[in-house]
Amino acid sequence: MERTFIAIKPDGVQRQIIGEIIRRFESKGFTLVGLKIMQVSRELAEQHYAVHKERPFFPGLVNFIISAPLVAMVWEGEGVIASARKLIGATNPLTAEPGTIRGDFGVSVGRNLIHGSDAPETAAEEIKLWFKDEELVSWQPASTPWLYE
Ligand code: D4T
Repeated sequence: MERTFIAIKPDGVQRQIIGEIIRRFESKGFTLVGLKIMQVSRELAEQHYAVHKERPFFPGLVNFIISAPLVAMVWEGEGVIASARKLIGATNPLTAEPGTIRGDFGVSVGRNLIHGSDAPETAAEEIKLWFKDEELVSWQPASTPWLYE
């Protein structure tokens, strides 16, 4: 089973759509194996977005990520990394399709509500960066036989 790192950014927390976002992942059939609300340190935010270090939006992005609590999660399921990106929608909420999280709830790229790992390598790195092994719970929902052949 694949795992991916998902974060509800401070705007999603302040907009009070944590439950709505979790519901979409649960309804799809994915399994929540890690969950915590946290005030992110500048160091962690900079590490997470290190790939964007030279981009002009980097300082604003880091300040935004540490401006209010964030919800960090790990979701599990077959194909969850790519599927989560589809549930989330395009980076710019204005062009994200209706029906996606960003398409339904956002209007600006700097307030795009949610992060999802973009590939197996980044998912593994991000899960390791944000969660200790003992914070992740391996379990099988009772619905599993009704989701997979
Ligand atoms: P994340 O990484 O947050 O899931 O977003 P994406 O994978 O969809 O998009 P990204 O890595 O290109 O951007 C990371 C993060 O930076 C913000 N951003 C991006 C911004 O504030 N201004 C910009 O011009 C861009 C391109 C939004 C997401």
